[in-house]
Amino acid sequence: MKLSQEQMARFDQEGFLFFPDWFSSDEANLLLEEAALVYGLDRKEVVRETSGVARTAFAAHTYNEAFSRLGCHPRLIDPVVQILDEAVYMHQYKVNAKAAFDGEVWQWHQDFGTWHRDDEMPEPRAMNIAVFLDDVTPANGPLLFIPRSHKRGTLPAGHDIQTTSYPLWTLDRDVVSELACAGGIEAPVGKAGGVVMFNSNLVHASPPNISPFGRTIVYLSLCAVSNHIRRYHRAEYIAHRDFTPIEPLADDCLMQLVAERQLSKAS
Ligand SMILES: O=C(O)CCC(=O)C(=O)O
Repeated sequence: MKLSQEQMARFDQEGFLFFPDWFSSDEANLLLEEAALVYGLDRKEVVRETSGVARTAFAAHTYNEAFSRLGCHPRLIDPVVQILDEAVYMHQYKVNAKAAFDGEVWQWHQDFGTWHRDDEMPEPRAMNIAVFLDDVTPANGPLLFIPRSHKRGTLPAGHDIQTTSYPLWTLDRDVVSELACAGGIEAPVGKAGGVVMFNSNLVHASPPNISPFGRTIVYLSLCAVSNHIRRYHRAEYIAHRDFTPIEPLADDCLMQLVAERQLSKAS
């Protein structure tokens, strides 16, 4: 999957790209079913909201076959390698639930702000590429981006260890106001199977989900191999230490699993 010159230029300018229908509904359904299984596990990697529902499952690619395949999927790895112009390793992997009624806020932040301060990642040569496993709508807690905010570099932030169960370096309201007045706020929405990729300095957030509809999104945080983290302060399942370049699998790697599951259900 190669990005066009126009897409590369738009990513550089706006800080994000959205691809509706990048994965089929069969592929998204498989992953959504696996997410439900993962959230049911009693593991330290599954972080919960104050209500007890899952907030995120870290490192699911290390203990679930479908998420392992997604972590090496060429439709996700190739565009990031193209943008970073280098082989990538998995810095972080999250299956974020934003559960119906109970999914809580993600405050305004830049991902590189956390990766740099907590993990000593040297440069913003890393980024997220995310797959919608549910339909994402204006009502169920979509991602909110401030276009072009990545052009401002890494901004001052405070360590928020109180608002949610996951500590994050978050931006002050006056900084967010100034950026949003200049760039506006966009919320990519669309059907399950859509993909969004965004610059690691792009300012983003998401509101609580008070709708009756879940909003599951998987995030691969991919980092250029030469830019690997230098500090091993956070748990290994949150900030990985395996800097092996990812070798993409075949494009039908998830559909093979769909076929295997259908066969085993039929027999
Ligand atoms: O899933 C969400 O709503 C937000 C996730 C996020 O901002 C992040 O992982 O950096």
